[in-house]
Amino acid sequence: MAYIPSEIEPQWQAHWEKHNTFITKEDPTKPKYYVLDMFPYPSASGLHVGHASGYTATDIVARYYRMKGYNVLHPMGWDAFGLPAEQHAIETGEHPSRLTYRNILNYKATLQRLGISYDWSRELYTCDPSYYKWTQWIFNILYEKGLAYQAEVAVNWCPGLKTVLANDEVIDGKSERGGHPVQRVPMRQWMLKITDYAERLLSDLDSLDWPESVKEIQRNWIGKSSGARIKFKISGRDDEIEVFTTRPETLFGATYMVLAPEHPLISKIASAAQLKKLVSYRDESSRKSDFDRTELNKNKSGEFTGAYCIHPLTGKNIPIWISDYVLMSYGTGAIMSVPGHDERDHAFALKFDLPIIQVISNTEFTKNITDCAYSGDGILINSDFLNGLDVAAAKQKMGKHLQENNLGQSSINYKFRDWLFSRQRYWGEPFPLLKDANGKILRSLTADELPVTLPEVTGYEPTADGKSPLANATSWVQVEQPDGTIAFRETDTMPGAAGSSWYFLRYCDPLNAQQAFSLEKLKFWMPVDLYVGGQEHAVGHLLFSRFWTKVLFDAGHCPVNEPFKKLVNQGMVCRNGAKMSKSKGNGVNPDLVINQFGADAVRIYEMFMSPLTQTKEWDESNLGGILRFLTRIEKHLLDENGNCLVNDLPASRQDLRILHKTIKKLTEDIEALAFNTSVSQMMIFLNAVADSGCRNFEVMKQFIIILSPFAPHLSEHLWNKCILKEKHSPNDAQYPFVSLAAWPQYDATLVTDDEATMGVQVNGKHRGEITIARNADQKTAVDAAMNTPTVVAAMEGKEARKIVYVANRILNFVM
Ligand code: ANZ
Repeated sequence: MAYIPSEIEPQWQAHWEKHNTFITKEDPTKPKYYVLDMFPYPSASGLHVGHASGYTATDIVARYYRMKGYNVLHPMGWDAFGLPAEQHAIETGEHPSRLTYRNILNYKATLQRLGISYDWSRELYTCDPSYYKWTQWIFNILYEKGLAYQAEVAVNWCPGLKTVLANDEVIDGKSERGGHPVQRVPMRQWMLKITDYAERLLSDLDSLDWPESVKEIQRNWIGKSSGARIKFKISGRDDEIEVFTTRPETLFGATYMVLAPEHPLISKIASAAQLKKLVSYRDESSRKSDFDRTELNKNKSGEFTGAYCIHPLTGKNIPIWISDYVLMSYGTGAIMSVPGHDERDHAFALKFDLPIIQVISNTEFTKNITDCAYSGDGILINSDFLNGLDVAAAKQKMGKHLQENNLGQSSINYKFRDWLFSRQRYWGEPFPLLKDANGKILRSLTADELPVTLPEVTGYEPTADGKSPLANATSWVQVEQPDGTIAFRETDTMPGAAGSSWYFLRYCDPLNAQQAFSLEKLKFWMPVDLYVGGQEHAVGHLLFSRFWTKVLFDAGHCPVNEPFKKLVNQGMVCRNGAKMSKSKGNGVNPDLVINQFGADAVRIYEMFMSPLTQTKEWDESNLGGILRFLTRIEKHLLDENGNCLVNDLPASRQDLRILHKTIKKLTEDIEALAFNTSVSQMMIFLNAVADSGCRNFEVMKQFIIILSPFAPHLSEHLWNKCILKEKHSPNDAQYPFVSLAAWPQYDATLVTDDEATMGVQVNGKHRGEITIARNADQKTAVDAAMNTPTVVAAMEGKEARKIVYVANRILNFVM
């Protein structure tokens, strides 16, 4: 009888499901382990084997901790709102939920066929009203704390998608989805004040066991800059303009000022002759993305305002210009230009023939300052009371001078912006608020008025002026109030990242109808001990989740300040050298390879390819090798008729040693997520017992247990056939699954090497080597040395005056 995975795998999947084998236990006497996969967006193309590598890794970890006696939380759900289903709805008229739920069924079937031990009773859908009720409730917490507000902001408007996009959805001036050009236009939008949490989001990174690269991406995204705000009086007026600079020590080199084209003071200070030009320049700039405006190599453009400001230290008049390379959204929207030491300012000064003053010199900088800017370190020159100081000392002295003379103050800026939180879309969470006819917020809705569910609409196309299709659902938008007046709903919806910013909390208490989650459950399960997913979420999802967790922590709803203790990015799976993806046409469907090789072989192959975090190349021909490995295990334990070959013959010390080494290796590997070497070790074990013919019951029992996180189906099959002494039917109420067996302890005396090889010296010179039992006594060592001809020859027949012996290390004869 051959090993046919397709015959045994579905059976065991059905038994597990029937017996609730992987239902989460909450035994307060035991430790907990929360192992989480980034839940997928269920796209129409389905899963490919690249996704399955992360899911298999976390499943091995979940199964391992479960067998170690932990309470394990290993859930799965669906990030189910989002654009693709809405685009499909626009094209076909089919409700986005229908496509979404079809895709989910598809995903779920694949995950079940892989034998992943999720607790499906905790499955959640972000698009389900019983879930998004609580997303709306969290929004209200943000709103009540002043962390959600509406503002007229320059947003990334994508005419192609007819929606506003968040900064992280715009790549190089194009929409991440679809690659449509993105423009900046002012619009009234919901914003979340994530910038209030900048400092904590930054400093708490230090406490996290995350890849350094992801932490660095978040640090750069938050972009903390320390510098100063300096005030410049406007010549002939009472107004002042404040600039933000990271280089206050270069103030004597400031030769002109530049305002962002949108700066509110422009209309006040500009000369009438210039104003028209300035307005048209502003309109032109507003159509460009921040990326296009600040791109280093771009040709500088700008206009003179006709106004001057007064240099706060020299009293000289310096001209005020506008240019699009200064952003209104950063710092104060105004800069002092130091063309000698800033490249952008230098290019601008050359173009418009503005003066350049060098204020830092360095013998290594030999060029002329009119030829290029110098941004390095050095000694201050042309700078009055700073002359002769180095940059650090000058920075400090200037800071003090500005402060004491009330000319400025130290200031910290963060590059990242508040989170743009509204989308002009149908397929997202409605906002839980009511407004009056003028758009003024009347009130947020209370928990018992939630959820605000999505209405049925006749079309999913945004309106021509960019409003969500919900704007057409008049009977939903207009809500009659108890006093007979009409209130209005918000017609924007929340972005996709809303539901995914707290789903890890809901898994702890998924069926709670009274609350989003109870504090007790969060105290039991949070934080997530291990979170595995792709690196692409570094600044979106991972930052938003940290923000919401901190807000809920501050509000007393959540016991932890950080959601994910340890984060691991699984490496990409490539095929023919390119990242696997359905759109590139090089994706491998897990269902097809499961059909051909079985889920256990696919799982083991996914782990065997390379270490989890590394990029891997998918090579189907190696899957056959893994299937042969599993077949050999089966053949070692079962005869052709499927009868068990396990026996009671004693196991040799050699067999016990390889078993315990294997237990030790797998224990350590799984905890270190080094699964590829676990697979090699199991192959070494199989070769050893195949050679020795060992089929000892205890040895085989322990091997099947440790094999089971990797190859759960075959392990259950062999456990049932060979290890369970009483014959159970899988229908028995209490069926003893290997998946719930206790993980074995290794015997420490069996895993160290029995023998030690050590050098033998005569008068300190290496003369030979001996191999003896570890920790052998001196006499044994000396006897072995006397049987070593090179040592005997070196001693020239004499007696040693002294013998130095350190067990397992060295033997030295002093003559
Ligand atoms: C004078 C100066 C001299 C500057 C020098 C740099 C070099 P980060 O590190 O990115 O924070 N800046 C300030 N606000 C700006 C805005 N709204 N749009 C564009 N640029 C702006 O850089 C801060 C520096 O970027 C500031 O320091 C300012 O130029 C410019 F040798 O001021 B600096």
